[in-house]
Amino acid sequence: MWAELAGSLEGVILIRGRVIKILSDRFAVAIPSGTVEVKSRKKIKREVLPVAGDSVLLEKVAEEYVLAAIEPRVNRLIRPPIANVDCIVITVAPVPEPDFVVVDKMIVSARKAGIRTAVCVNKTDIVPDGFTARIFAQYSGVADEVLCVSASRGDTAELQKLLRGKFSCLAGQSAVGKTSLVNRICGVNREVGELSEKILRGKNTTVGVELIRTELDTYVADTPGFGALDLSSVEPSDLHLYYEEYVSLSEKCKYRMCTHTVEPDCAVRAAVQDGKLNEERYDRYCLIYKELKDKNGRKTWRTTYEK
Ligand SMILES: Nc1nc2c(ncn2[C@@H]2O[C@H](COP(=O)(O)OP(=O)(O)O)[C@@H](O)[C@H]2O)c(=O)[nH]1
Ligand SMILES: [Mg+2]
Ligand SMILES: [Zn+2]
Repeated sequence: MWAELAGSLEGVILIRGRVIKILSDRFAVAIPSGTVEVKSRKKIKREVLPVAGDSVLLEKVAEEYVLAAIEPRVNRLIRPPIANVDCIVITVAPVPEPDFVVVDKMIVSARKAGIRTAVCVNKTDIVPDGFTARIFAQYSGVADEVLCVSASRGDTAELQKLLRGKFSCLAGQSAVGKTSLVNRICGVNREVGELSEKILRGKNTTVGVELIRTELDTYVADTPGFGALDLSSVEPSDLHLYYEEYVSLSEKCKYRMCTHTVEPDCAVRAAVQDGKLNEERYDRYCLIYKELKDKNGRKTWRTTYEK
């Protein structure tokens, strides 16, 4: 909970807030009574730059607020630069056709950062038969939540319930309807449009990350940058650790260090063959594993070459 008065130190009033936007020389910070634009103490900027999502302490000196401290971060993402994310809402839609490799990679990077995930099917007003079932078959029991909404119809109650009391990022491919959902839920009016239209106009409609506060402690961010996920810090042999449904089975694999790709007597592969684990997701696991391995190989080669 956000206490208005975080403390009082030698007569200086401290107020806790959340950085919602980085401006050129200031920070927009949400406090219980509204939003203030503040400068940061030089010392802070030298040590660590505040990012959107940071929980900060503001000092109130003669009606002026100054950012005096950044509280320890629960998590910190580089691209997009944000901190303290509670939930990543991976949005998919029947159009554009989902790239499930991207969805899986998002789940891996969220798990790695210790962030909850939700897979949110938007545009349920135009879903073809079987689409939603396919998403549920792949992601229920994998993502923390799977839910269905329609920004066009205003059918967003389930998502609103999920967002309550958290800082959530709406991620996903371009044109799945992230901005439309944010507009609906947050009562704002950000620019919506097809990717092709945006490219034609040569315009990138979203600059930087901005948190939108919908209730006292509920924040939502539209985060288009999530499309270009880089898993290069994940060792191929660790990939399976971010597939919780595999972790529980792996003790039954013959080899302790089983990667579940080629090894004999693999409990994960057996479960896929028996239809107990989703095959499409498993095939993509192998693909991502191979991609990580190839990338690592190239890195080693390059290092050797440069010596
Ligand atoms: N049929 C339908 N279209 C939607 C829905 N939500 C968004 N759209 C359309 O999808 C397109 C892309 O939406 P936008 O919010 O800009 O997607 P973003 O790139 O993910 O932010 C726009 O033409 C929207 O009108 C929905 O629930 N149903
Ligand atoms: Mg958008
Ligand atoms: Zn195995």
